[in-house]
Amino acid sequence: MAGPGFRGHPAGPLLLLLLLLLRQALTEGPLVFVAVVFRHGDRAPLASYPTDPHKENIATLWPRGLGQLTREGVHQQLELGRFLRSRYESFLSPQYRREEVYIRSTDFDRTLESAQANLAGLFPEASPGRSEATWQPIPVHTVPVTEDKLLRFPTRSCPRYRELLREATEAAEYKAALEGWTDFLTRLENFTGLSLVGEPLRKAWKVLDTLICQQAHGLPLPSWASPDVLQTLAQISALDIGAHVGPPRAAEKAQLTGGILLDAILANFSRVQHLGLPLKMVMYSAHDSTLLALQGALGLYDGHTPPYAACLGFEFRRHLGDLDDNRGNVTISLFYRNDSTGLPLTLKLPGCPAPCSLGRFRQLTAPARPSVQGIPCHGSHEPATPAATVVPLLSGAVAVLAVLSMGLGLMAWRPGCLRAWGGPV
Ligand SMILES: *[C@@H]1O[C@H](CO)[C@@H](O)[C@H](O)[C@H]1NC(C)=O
Ligand SMILES: *[C@@H]1O[C@H](CO)[C@@H](O)[C@H](O)[C@H]1NC(C)=O
Ligand SMILES: *[C@@H]1O[C@H](CO)[C@@H](O)[C@H](O)[C@H]1NC(C)=O
Ligand SMILES: CC(=O)N[C@H]1CO[C@H](CO)[C@@H](O)[C@@H]1O
Repeated sequence: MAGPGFRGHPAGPLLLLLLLLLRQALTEGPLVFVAVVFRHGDRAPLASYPTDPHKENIATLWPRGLGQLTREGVHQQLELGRFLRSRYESFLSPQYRREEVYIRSTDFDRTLESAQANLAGLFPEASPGRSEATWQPIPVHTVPVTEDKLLRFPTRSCPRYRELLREATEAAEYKAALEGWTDFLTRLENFTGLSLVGEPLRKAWKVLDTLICQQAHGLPLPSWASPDVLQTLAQISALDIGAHVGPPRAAEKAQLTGGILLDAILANFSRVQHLGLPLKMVMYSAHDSTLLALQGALGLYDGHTPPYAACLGFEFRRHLGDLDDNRGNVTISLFYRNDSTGLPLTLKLPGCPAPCSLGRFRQLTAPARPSVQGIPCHGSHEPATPAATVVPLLSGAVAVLAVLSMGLGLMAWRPGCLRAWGGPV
């Protein structure tokens, strides 16, 4: 990051940091609201494959079971929680206050445990090693997987989404890329004992996931699993993810997936402002598929898969100097922390200079967020559906329309529409 002039000079990094802080102080006002969405920490592989040399030892290698959080995963979340504490030291109260922070997780062991480990890093009274007399657990909210509209998305079983996906996979570039990998997949079939050619690419991703987990835990990989093979598998999975969250019609896909969460975050902030609520931070403990869908909705998916404990943050600030302008007094900036060894990246919403005014942010993301007519393939079980939370912003007539269409949505609700596209990972 430092230019050539800074390198080698002992005070370079310090100077750079001071400059960054100065720039931040000049361009950014005080924080008013934060939403963070993070992936769970390191976990055991989700599955094995027929020729897996480590297949027989699953119970000893992964004593907590496949797909479960590991010690390393707990540590990563503690560390992320400590990072959030340092970032929001002067924003949050020193201790957890229920009216200030709300934590929601998907209903999986690894995300629920990740949320708790994160909170143990964020709040001193929940930290490990705290004396029993002062130790205090912190609540994590969830809803059953089949009712989760915010953090898991009914794509594979949603007819409209399947149609959009078909359009992506029938595109010439997609087909050409896949064609180019047929030989590779055929060889992989022989190595793994799985059938992969003509199957969903997610199956190839699962092989990659198993290998990466084993490698990360120091297990020797079979000789065919060379770095080249892993890299090709990563490219194949990026093609698959791109088809799910990218063009064509990325915005319409987002309306059925990540745009719902994006809308909920904006609606959350609006409610806080309009009702003058003391809520300061909402935390979502979820999956890489959640982050990928959110990146898709923001037009920020770039082929990289979020690593464990990757965290995407939305920071709402009061903009200095423009306070009497009813629409222009709040800005949103985005950060992405996918590497615990450095400062988080500042992301820029395409088409908006950072920090982006809330009005412009809303306008630019509107096509990716669900319309008030409701969300296909989603029921309206949750009281805080995005459509309901934006009601205070709308005229009475539109509000009535939204309520009516939610009612219709409920009538059209089908359990078959509730499974996620690839399952969370
Ligand atoms: C892979 O191919 C070799 C040689 O053709 C064969 O002996 C072996 O059984 C195959 N393995 C699998 C898992 O299909
Ligand atoms: C922005 O301005 C409006 C109207 O002046 C006010 O109601 C709102 O609280 C302000 N928001 C912030 C974060 O200052
Ligand atoms: C973090 O994300 C950025 C942007 O997607 C990417 O360039 C970088 O390689 C990622 N780093 C890690 C460690 O994943
Ligand atoms: C104040 C407010 O709108 N809070 C909501 C924020 O979003 C969560 C769901 O993610 C709701 O449960 C809260 O009620």
